[in-house]
Amino acid sequence: MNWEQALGSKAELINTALDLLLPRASAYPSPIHEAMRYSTLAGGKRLRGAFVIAVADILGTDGERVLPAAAALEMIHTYSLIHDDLPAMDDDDYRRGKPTCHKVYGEAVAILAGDALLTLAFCTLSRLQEKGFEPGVVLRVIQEVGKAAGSQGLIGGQAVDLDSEGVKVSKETLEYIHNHKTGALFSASVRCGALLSGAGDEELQALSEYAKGFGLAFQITDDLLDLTGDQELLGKKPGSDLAKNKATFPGILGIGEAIKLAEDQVKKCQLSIARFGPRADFLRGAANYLLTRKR
Ligand code: GRG
Repeated sequence: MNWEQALGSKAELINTALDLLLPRASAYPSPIHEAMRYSTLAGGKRLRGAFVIAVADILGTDGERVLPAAAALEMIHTYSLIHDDLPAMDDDDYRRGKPTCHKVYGEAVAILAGDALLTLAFCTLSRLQEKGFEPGVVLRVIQEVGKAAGSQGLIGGQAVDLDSEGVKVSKETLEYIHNHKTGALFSASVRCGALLSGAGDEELQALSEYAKGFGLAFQITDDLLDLTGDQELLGKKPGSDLAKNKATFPGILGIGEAIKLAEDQVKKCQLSIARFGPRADFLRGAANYLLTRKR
């Protein structure tokens, strides 16, 4: 099985879990549930959820047991996309190749759908106890995800990003934005897989380094795709971030240096997980995918 197929089979497990965990579209009050399902089941790659399962695999925990954590991280990711697409934020019309949530259901319902997904994610994490995890471990996972989703995680990254619009930012500020906006959820994903598998401090540290490098390389390649990629697949307007006066890695470093920075981060990713041997092949493939990805 190649890496894309391995991602596909993890995505299938996560999609089935999400379908079961999200309220039925017909459940009262129906529009909010329709909107939650519309955006969540719109066909994301499921990288964050796949990381939870992949790390559990590495450390010998059955992927099925960690599915609530994988699904919860994908709910939070979807909520952040819905809110990021709103007119008050990035004002995007397309996401995952489909009209954005607010374009279909209106702004008020889109705000509520995002809020409800964030809330449902934490209810879902609490259900890890039903999979036999100790309450202390479940609480640690909830704390980890809460921090990643909050003002010292992705919200913090978004706040600095909004503050930086139209301003010339340094490479350090851009790294802060993306380590928080993009990196925080990737870190939480691998760390949840590790915490649920009883990882020690050194294993947690190695996996956290992997996630930090992955998050940064992911964002750099996202910026590069924004310049050169298949915009229809990405569900974006061509050059959308540049058009919005946002700082990007190719924008402040130039395309050549941005590619080199992404390659360096991928090398760092590979070094950080060398200790895990062939069981970490999914993580290796994920890092390599960044250098050739089309979406
Ligand atoms: C809560 C408003 C609000 C914002 C928080 C995380 C975030 C900040 C905003 C989300 C939008 C964004 C541009 C995030 C950067 C990371 C990124 C490129 C996300 C897209 O991730 P993929 O490619 O998406 O994994 P799929 O659709 O495959 O799940």
